[in-house]
Amino acid sequence: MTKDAPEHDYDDSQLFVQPPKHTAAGVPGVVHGLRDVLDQAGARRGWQTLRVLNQHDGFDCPGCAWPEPDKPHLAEFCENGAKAVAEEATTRRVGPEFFTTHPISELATKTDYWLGQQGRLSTPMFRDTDSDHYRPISWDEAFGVIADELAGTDSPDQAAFYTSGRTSNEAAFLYQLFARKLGTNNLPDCSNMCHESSGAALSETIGIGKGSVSLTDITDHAELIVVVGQNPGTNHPRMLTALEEAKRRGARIVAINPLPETGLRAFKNPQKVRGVVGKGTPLADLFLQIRLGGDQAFFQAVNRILVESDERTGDVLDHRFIAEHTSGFEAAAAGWRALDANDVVAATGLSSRQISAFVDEVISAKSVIVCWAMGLTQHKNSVPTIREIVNFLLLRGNIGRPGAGACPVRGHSNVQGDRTMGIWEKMPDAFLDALGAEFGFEPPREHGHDTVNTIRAMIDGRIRVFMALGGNFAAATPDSERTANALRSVPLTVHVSTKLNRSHVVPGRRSLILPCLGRTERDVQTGREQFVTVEDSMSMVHASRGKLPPASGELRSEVAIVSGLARRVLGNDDPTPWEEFTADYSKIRERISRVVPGFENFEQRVAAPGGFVLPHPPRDERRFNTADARARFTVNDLDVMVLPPGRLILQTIRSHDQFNTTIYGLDDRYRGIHNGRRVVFVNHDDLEELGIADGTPVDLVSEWGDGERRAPAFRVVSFPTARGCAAAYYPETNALVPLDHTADISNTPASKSVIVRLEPT
Ligand SMILES: Nc1nc2c(c(=O)[nH]1)N[C@H]1C(S)=C(S)[C@@H](COP(=O)(O)OP(=O)(O)OC[C@H]3O[C@@H](n4cnc5c(=O)[nH]c(N)nc54)[C@H](O)[C@@H]3O)O[C@H]1N2
Ligand SMILES: Nc1nc2c(c(=O)[nH]1)N[C@H]1C(S)=C(S)[C@@H](COP(=O)(O)OP(=O)(O)OC[C@H]3O[C@@H](n4cnc5c(=O)[nH]c(N)nc54)[C@H](O)[C@@H]3O)O[C@H]1N2
Ligand SMILES: [Mo]
Repeated sequence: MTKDAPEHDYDDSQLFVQPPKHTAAGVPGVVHGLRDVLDQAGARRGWQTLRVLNQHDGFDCPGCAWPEPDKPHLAEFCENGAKAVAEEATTRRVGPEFFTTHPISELATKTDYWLGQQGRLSTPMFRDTDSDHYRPISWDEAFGVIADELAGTDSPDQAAFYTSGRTSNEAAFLYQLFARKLGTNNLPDCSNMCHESSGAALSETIGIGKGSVSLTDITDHAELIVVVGQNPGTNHPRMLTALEEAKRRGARIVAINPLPETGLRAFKNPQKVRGVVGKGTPLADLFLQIRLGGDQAFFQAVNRILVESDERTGDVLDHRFIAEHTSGFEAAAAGWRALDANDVVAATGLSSRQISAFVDEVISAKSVIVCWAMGLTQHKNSVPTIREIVNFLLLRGNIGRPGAGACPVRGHSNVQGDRTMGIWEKMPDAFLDALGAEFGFEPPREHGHDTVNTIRAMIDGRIRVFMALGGNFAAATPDSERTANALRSVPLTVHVSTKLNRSHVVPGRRSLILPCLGRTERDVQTGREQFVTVEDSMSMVHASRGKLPPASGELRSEVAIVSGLARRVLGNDDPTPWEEFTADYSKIRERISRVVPGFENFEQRVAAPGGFVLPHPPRDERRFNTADARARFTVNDLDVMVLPPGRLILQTIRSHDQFNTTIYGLDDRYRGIHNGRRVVFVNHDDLEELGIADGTPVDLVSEWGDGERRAPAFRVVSFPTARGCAAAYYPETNALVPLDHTADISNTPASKSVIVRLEPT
């Protein structure tokens, strides 16, 4: 039973809106997930796939980076994991005939949904100079095209190598090795648009850019879990199972969000009978409806109250921890004392009573975890905001002990691992030294371009070859039109992909699509089945083995593609044994074990069920590898965003039916949206003030120093979001995000705080 891909694109005329849902998951969730897999993959292939998802001998879910429990349930997958698998296991194919029928100019007019629905890419394809069609090309010729273009560059820095976070550790390690042997650190990645702000704030303050908690800290130990700037019901559904477990043993949960997200309110666990028949577990004990970008002011206000309470009672702060393990407390405390109460109200929209209610929760909890995602990382003040969260944790010694710590919840299933493997435009010298010593070369030291700077370099004509190992650069990046034009001007673009997407239809002058194996597929090299490894949000490294037959005989693994290309470009004299790496991935792991700290005895340790955990000094021994070997309190100036009259702050978010730029369907069930995506959620009182009725068709217009940007044909939906704060889906709204509107320090596009006006049409 397979559905044909839709011939016609959708329009929004069928859109309808219902009231938002109160409870997440439960039976409808599972049914939705299963229907997707079985429809697209056929019943037998579908069930075969789901059975081994996130099991110890199976493959890692290509969805989010939430960790697997020690003993996975038989069905350790969620509705959205099932959709991610269906997307990959689909029986639809995009082959040479497809590209004969559809010229690039026509494909460019299609929605992301339509493009994704066409199926799996099956054959390497080539667009020759300015042609309107892709034509098939052999792997050998394809590598030749790339090698020739690279040979024509004046400097290796005219090439950029993007990575999306689904890439395995093995492929990522080889990819960065190839780029650095070529001579460039131009390794932009999706993390630049994702948790870069978390990495920047955490490295500086606690000495490591990763979260400090494990799954059992949440399920078994924390007394208070704060979920801020995150929508786990949609984006990390298995996290709800962990929160439910915490809740049942008495933990308290606070949600801080401009939107009353369904999953945070109540949850029916689909993996338990109770969840199927019962009413579900109410999750959040306290919900604070904060304004967009208000979290820095919020945590500063909280920190101030904690310090002031301690001045009265002497038992609120962890004085011993502060004295032994931290620096900078006095300066930070002086900063909080100078905080202006009016600024706090303006930034957060919260009353002092609401802030006090939160402080009460904090003071009565012996251990606190703060979880966050894109709601904190994609604002101008993201890095200061996350630093304030570190301040908050340090005040009561909430780090490096059970049930306490920082938990940035990662997005892509291996985005954290890719960084560990060296995918970063500014990898530290210690890593480069080790890499150079292992492979006998001198890696380039000058920092490369991140994602936003790669686009700037394209605009300036400084990039001749752009290659992407996965992802959808054209749709995921800001300033869609400008970025598309930048990509079109690049002499050669290369996309290693599983599915057709926007990046293929806004190609460079010459362009290659190289189809690869997905996570779910068997990877056999020289007769031997291979596995790859990934690292989750909590630094657990484990194996992933595909089980399905590959979607086409022509697909190559990412490892094989990178190695094949590296050999062709670097030539036969290059001493790196690329062929050996492709034939046996354990040979790559052997090298990783010698270059990357924490991977000693990699092959042996990853064989253990569930894998192994990487070292994390603050978590393991309260050791902080910072400039002064202490956890650092920081002083962060507060800059309150001022909204011109008649304007709203727009955040760009995910619906329940998408994985980033991959659109699974046209519903956002929990928020009550059906059959359409071009909606903008606005508070009822703001609509009254603007004189715009619910349901009005509008254009969204963003204003920036260099002019206006427009995203046409949205429909207004009256929604209980915070005052002054609108929301609409990404990637459609990326057209509105100016390239230069980025977070300070991390340079992450500030796609959660775009000033817009609504123009009725
Ligand atoms: N099914 C599915 N799973 C996914 C993904 C997917 O697209 N689909 N994407 C994956 C990836 S790469 C990532 S990074 C994660 C993303 O996971 P999320 O970060 O949960 O994703 P978003 O939809 O961007 O939601 C942002 C949330 O933060 C809130 N928010 C926005 N601004 C603020 C603010 O200023 N303050 C506060 N307190 N809250 C704010 C929003 O209302 C929303 O609830 O999910 C991963 N998992
Ligand atoms: N406005 C706005 N923009 C955003 C965000 C936002 O919240 N708002 N979020 C940002 C975030 S958090 C992220 S992480 C980025 C995401 O940016 P990307 O990671 O670049 O985008 P994805 O949509 O995840 O990429 C999907 C494509 O990856 C390919 N793919 C899937 N699986 C595999 C595989 O196993 N191997 C290979 N080689 N290819 C594969 C498929 O061809 C698919 O079309 O977007 C960012 N952009
Ligand atoms: Mo992400």
